[in-house]
Amino acid sequence: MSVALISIGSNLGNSKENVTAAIKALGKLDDCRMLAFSSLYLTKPWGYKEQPDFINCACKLETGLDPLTLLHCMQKLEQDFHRVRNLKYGPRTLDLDLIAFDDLVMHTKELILPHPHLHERAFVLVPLCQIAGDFVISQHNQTVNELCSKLTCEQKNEVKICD
Ligand code: PH2
Ligand code: MG
Ligand code: MG
Repeated sequence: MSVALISIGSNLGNSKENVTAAIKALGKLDDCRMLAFSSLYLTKPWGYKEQPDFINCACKLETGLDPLTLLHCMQKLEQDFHRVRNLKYGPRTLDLDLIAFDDLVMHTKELILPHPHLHERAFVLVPLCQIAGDFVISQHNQTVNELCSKLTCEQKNEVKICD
């Protein structure tokens, strides 16, 4: 069995509901078991700023699937949510990103592991800290806690735990 770290995000529709439902659905995937999930966080948009704030969460999934099969299952889940939540074409209501998969380093067209932007994203690292602080991110050769401690206060202030 392997451990996958997954970042969940939504900024359209009922984002809290979407993220909570996604956690449940991930845990029900074939050959997968939800080991831990973080609190929900309200986060300022990273990158393109002219969009609503996000709800973000991180989870730790035990899986017997290989990384690409897991990625395809995650993509199928994203599609399922869009179909239900977003009848018109438009921005996404659910984003599932594979952040790390054991200590695997992989660089293909379809999947890069660990996620190439994880170290610069407070909305990924802060929730991950809650559930997988000691997880070593291969390539960086640093734990999630270490990477998180390198974020600026400004970056961390853009991520607030939801009550
Ligand atoms: N996802 C993006 C782009 N920007 N910003 C926040 N705060 N949270 C996200 O999940 C997010 C983002 C593209 O997937
Ligand atoms: Mg994303
Ligand atoms: Mg994505």
